[in-house]
Amino acid sequence: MNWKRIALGATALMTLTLSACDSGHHTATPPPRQALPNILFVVLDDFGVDQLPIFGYGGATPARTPNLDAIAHAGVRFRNAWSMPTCSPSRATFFEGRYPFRTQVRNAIVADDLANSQVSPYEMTTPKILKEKGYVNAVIGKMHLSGSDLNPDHNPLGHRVMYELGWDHFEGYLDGGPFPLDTTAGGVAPDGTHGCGFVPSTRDDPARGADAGACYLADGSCSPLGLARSPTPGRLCMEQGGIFDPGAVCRAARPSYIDFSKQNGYYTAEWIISEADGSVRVEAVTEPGARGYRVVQETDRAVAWLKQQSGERPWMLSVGYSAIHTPLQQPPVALLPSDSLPTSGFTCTGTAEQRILTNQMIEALDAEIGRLLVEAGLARHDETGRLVYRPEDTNTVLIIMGDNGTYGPSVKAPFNPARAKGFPYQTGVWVPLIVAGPMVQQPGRSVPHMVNSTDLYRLFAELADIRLESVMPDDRPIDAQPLLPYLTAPDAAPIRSTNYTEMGTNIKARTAALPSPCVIPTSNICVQLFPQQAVCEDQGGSWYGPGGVAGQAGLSSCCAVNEWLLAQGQDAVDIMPDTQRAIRNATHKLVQIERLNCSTQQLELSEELYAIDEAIPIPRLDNSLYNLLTQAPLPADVQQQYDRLRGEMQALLDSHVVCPGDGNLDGVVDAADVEGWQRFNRDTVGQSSWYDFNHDGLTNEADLLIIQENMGRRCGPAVS
Ligand SMILES: [Ca+2]
Ligand SMILES: [Ca+2]
Ligand SMILES: [Ca+2]
Repeated sequence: MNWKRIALGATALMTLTLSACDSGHHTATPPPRQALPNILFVVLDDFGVDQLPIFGYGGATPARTPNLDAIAHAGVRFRNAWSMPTCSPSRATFFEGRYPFRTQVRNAIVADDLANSQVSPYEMTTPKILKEKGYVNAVIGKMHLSGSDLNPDHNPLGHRVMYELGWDHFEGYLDGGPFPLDTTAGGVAPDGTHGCGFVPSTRDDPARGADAGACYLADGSCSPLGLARSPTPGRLCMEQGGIFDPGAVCRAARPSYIDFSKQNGYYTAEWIISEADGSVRVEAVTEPGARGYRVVQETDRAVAWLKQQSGERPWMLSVGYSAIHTPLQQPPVALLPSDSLPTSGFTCTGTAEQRILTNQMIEALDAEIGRLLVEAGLARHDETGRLVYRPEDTNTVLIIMGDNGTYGPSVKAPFNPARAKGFPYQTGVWVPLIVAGPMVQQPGRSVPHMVNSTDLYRLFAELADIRLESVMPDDRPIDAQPLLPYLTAPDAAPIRSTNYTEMGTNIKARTAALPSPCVIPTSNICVQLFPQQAVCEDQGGSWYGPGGVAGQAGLSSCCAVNEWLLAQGQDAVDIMPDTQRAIRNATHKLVQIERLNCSTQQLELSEELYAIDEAIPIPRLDNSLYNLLTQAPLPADVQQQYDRLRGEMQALLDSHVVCPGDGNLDGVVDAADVEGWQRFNRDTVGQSSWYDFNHDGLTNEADLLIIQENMGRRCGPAVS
């Protein structure tokens, strides 16, 4: 590998390790050289290329992202990176290198999904692989690879799950995003009063605002707060992690209605912390450390972990920033440019407000990414506050990627909010990917070639000088293609001839009812995904379950929602497909949708074909208007592309082998599977696990029988 020589040449000039060089300035005596690079992987949540001028887009009013821009100029931009359409499937591909149809992590994991659709402890995850070369591995923030204590029965590894998946250190949360905004603002007002989770000032809201009050902190202290400290004292108190009692004075005993146990969007965060010895602790939301802006906490905790690294072992740190996932909520004023629009009078509902909040959340996130690099010793701010980042002076590779496209209400024109996060169309899967590091040749360039979120899995291994094939058990199929050549060779030929993305339905207990329907107006679609009304409404949705739009009893299915809407004289909405997948080559993209037909109650397949267009600043996207399959007959060249992509799709799907009884994914059904079954039959008291082969949410004798019936079976990879 050439880059290594190059990298070593650069690092011979100066090697940065955190302990020796916290400020990013040159040190007189370089610390001992570390042969393998550190890896800093930053995941941006719900963040598509539509947001970023550095990728050629950003709409009429893009957020300002000076730090991401500086990093992009110092590294390589991948102009054509695809993720999966939602959080968990993409994040699983980062660390498993396998497409969702192989791993069964098909959609964002929610409380009623069985362990079968969560990352399996039998996968060769990235931290397990990197351990071969002595790496220390940590995840800070969100990674969303498992269930959570929202349903412990379906989260068999409990709070130890990230440890069991291979990480030496985990400090974050297991759920998919921050909790909904607390409209009681900590118990000081009736539900529904304060849309953004804090008490505004009277200038913001004459009816409900307050200009002075008592700010209680979780450590038991209290101080008076008024306009002298902030134009919106209630917001400042929330930013500090406190609860603002409007119009009140501090009392010796905290009033009983002040409620520190309520979660409030970005301003509270329960932390689950697991260590390399397998120990686990929880920092509850009532504790001082779990309060304050989440993105700031994520940076703080990432920096704290980095500062503990000795420099003797290489590290990989994955930081899963919460932003810009819903709920959309004001970031701290201090993180925003001084000319930012005032938002303290917002209600945090409605598209106009959400668009402004999206930009401010991006700007705050950008500020925190800059701080992360500076405090990690990888960059510095110059006297004007500009980020100065010279990756060639470091021994750390920085990788920044969105986990899926932007969520509908936050999408920038001309991208399509109705085909955004949750869909395999370009707005849903075309995400920023930036890589900077000492081995990057000709920084500042764009790579036009196709890459996939699975490819990071191979990149992580190759950066650690590990050949994936040498560590994978028994020819386990890997979808990750090489990415490193694009960093080291500016003229590298394209590696992928196709790209793939997929979102399906996670495995639920056969006997369980689906969650109640929720209609998302921006996408005009009905989903049965959110177990609770508040989560539906947090996504801007209308709840059709009990107590929702359709009355106290509620409706039980999206088909029933459409019947109800038609009976009310309204238009029916789309029903969320069961499975959506897309494959593309250099010029065309095939989309396959399997959706329930309400009349027949059968799944029906529909297909769309688009010509690829990645023009800047106005790409012609895969909007239904441009579906090439509506022509009859198809022109010969279109027919040829259609046939080719259908064939490629089928071959890909056929390459997955189902192996009943093989719980540990080694392609054989043998005594090891009986041991695995025993573990989960015993440890999880027979609840959901990767040994629940009949998907009833139990790991019991019926599953053991499936092992015994298949004993000795060798499945192996598909022969094509
Ligand atoms: Ca996401
Ligand atoms: Ca096995
Ligand atoms: Ca079972």
